[in-house]
Amino acid sequence: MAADDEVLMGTEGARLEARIPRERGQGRQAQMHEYGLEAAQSVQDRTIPLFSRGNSPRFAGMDTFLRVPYLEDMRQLRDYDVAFVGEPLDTGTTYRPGSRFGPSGLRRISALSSGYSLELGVDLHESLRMVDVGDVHIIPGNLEKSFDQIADAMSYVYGTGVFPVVLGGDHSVGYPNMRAIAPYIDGNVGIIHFDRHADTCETQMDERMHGTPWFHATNIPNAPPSNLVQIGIGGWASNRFAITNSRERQTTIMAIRDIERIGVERAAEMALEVAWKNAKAVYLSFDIDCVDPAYAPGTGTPEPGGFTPREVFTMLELVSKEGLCGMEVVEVAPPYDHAEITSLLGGRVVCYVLAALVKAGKLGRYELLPE
Ligand SMILES: [Mn+2]
Repeated sequence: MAADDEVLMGTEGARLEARIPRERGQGRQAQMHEYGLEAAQSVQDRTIPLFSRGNSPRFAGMDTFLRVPYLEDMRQLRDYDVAFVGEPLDTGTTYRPGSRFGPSGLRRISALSSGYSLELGVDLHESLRMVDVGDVHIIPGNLEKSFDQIADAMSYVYGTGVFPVVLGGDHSVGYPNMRAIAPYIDGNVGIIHFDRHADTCETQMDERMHGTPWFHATNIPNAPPSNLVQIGIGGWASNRFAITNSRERQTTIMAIRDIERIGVERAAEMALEVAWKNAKAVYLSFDIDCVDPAYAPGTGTPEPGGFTPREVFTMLELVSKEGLCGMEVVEVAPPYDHAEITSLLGGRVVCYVLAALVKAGKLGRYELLPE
């Protein structure tokens, strides 16, 4: 039995806690709230902002993609061509979680890029005014609240006229991203979807997990399944319910073996035909697991037999040349990565797409000095 005069450090520390001022922290909190904007309606704790500012949640990264400037005050988002937006949500994974670290993994190794490509003759920093707005404040225990946060955040970003590049996050973010963008499109919006999995289940385990985004996105009136092209599907992890839904909704499934047979050039042509048919805009969703696990091991649901990096780089260049309204790179899960190769690859996907858009005159400026 402890003597009365024996003071526990825990007791003393707790007593001391009441005497440590909160003034600066509260001031900082108020500022973070202003910079990060108001949370979605469904979030009850109104001190949580829409965009993560400060150190909550802890998995929100502080590096910026391609080392572009970080925009802390979201009210200042204008006059940029491109905004990198982190969506560190992995509550939607059904097997291996970890893609909540995707945005920080993608950003960190993206420092290993000058932004210049010899092959494409593009310097992204000359052609684009780019900014990193940090991460959407995800609510890790609740998918639907996270969707509301993402949809509101992306709606805000898209409403400023800036081209959004989403750094995921698991693939469940595809649905709230489309929910945000589709209302801005004056007509139908097509979806070019790279993946080994169809992701058209209605639910998984009673929730809208990462195998469900295209079921819900194609319920959006101006995002019809007839404009959804799914590229690279196959292997042994396909959910039969997803295939049933894809068939019934008549999405276009291009199996990885189709691409092997017809070649990446023809495959890209077909993808453009489907996505742009009577559509006003096209969104690009790139699941890193479409690339073979030999090159992209850092992902939650790897499937052997996927694309090589060179194949996807060529395809991305081709499918981006008609223009895009936004893009996402999802399912990069650094905890399973080796030597950051998956994160590196994911970042390069972004670079190729941006360069292709620039070169096609669809984004920023592509001006060459006289010889
Ligand atoms: Mn996938």
